[in-house]
Amino acid sequence: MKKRVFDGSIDYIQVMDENGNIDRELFPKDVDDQKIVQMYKLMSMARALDAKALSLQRQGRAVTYAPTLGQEGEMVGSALAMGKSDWFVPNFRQHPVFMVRGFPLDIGLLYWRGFEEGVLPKGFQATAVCVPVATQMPHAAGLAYAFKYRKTGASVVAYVGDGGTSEGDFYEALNFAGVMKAPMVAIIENNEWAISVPRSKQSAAQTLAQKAIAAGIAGVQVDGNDVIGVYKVVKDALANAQNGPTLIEVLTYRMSLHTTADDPTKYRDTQELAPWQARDPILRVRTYLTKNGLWDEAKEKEMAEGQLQAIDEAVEKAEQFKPDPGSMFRHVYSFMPQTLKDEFDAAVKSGYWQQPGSE
Ligand SMILES: Cc1ncc(C[n+]2csc(CCOP(=O)(O)OP(=O)(O)O)c2C)c(N)n1
Ligand SMILES: [Mg+2]
Repeated sequence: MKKRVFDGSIDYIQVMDENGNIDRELFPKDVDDQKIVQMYKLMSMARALDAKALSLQRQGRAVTYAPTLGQEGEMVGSALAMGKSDWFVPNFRQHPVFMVRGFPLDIGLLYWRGFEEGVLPKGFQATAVCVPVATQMPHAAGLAYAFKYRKTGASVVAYVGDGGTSEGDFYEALNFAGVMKAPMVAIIENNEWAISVPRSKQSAAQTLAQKAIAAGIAGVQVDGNDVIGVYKVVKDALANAQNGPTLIEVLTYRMSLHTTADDPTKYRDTQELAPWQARDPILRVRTYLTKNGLWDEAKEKEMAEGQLQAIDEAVEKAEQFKPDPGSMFRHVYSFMPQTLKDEFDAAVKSGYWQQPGSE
């Protein structure tokens, strides 16, 4: 006997195309022109902040930085889709998500300046920036399950790169979330590269979204440079999260460097950029807004000036910050063990640094 025991498929969603045209059937009901203007402003702010952070690092005013150029659509769209009680679990590239969720810009800059104080303020509903690839995913699944266990009604949005989907942690998290029906929405930011490893070398699977099928959860692919499309799929997945997880693959492109320690000209053809420039997430929304009489040069100028001023103020605040070297002792454990306390006391005694407020 032979019978088909399983069939699977993956849908691709795009709501606004490269030319600013909209698919009315898929268009989310809670999005109006005002919301599209908000999306545009947030994506523009993310891009302005990105350019500033990169230049600060190049001037030696930041230690390192992971650029987001080209990925603003998926980050702003997914962040706006989250509800008040939801949490997100980042890797190391979600600065626009932090910004949209209200993380203070100057504290974000402190992180990239290398200070312990650039961590999450109390009450901010996210886990810490996670550099080890995909290790955030089991945390996300566990957090989501804890929310379900405690009947909080909250969900978790977790971010992972295309490279991260090759890690065991990614599969373990998806498997756990599937079995436990944890309210987790996992977003794969498929930006075509994992440092110098292209998507084609990452997996033989035709889509990364289909990895959901093996975990027995919902999976969907979306144009990651379509802010409204991403907003829609994340919102839909969150609306269903109490019934179980969803895996979303956003198709986007890392237009800049992996980090400021990277030089992509060493491993990728610069000609790759042109088609992605045409698919720019900000450009298409501006085309839509201009076509519909919602945006013009004067509004653009006013917005850009306001954003640059806010960024300059945040930079000034971050650069005036006086670090407390004692924080490198205090943040290692939840309490300070005796051995560390001895070192701390010795350092204070040596006069190596001044206690804050002692100047
Ligand atoms: C476990 C682990 N292995 C290797 C690295 C070095 N590393 C940092 S980022 C990265 C690539 C990540 O690519 P991807 O998941 O596609 O995310 P992207 O950087 O493209 O956003 C690697 C290999 C690491 N940080 N952690
Ligand atoms: Mg990648």
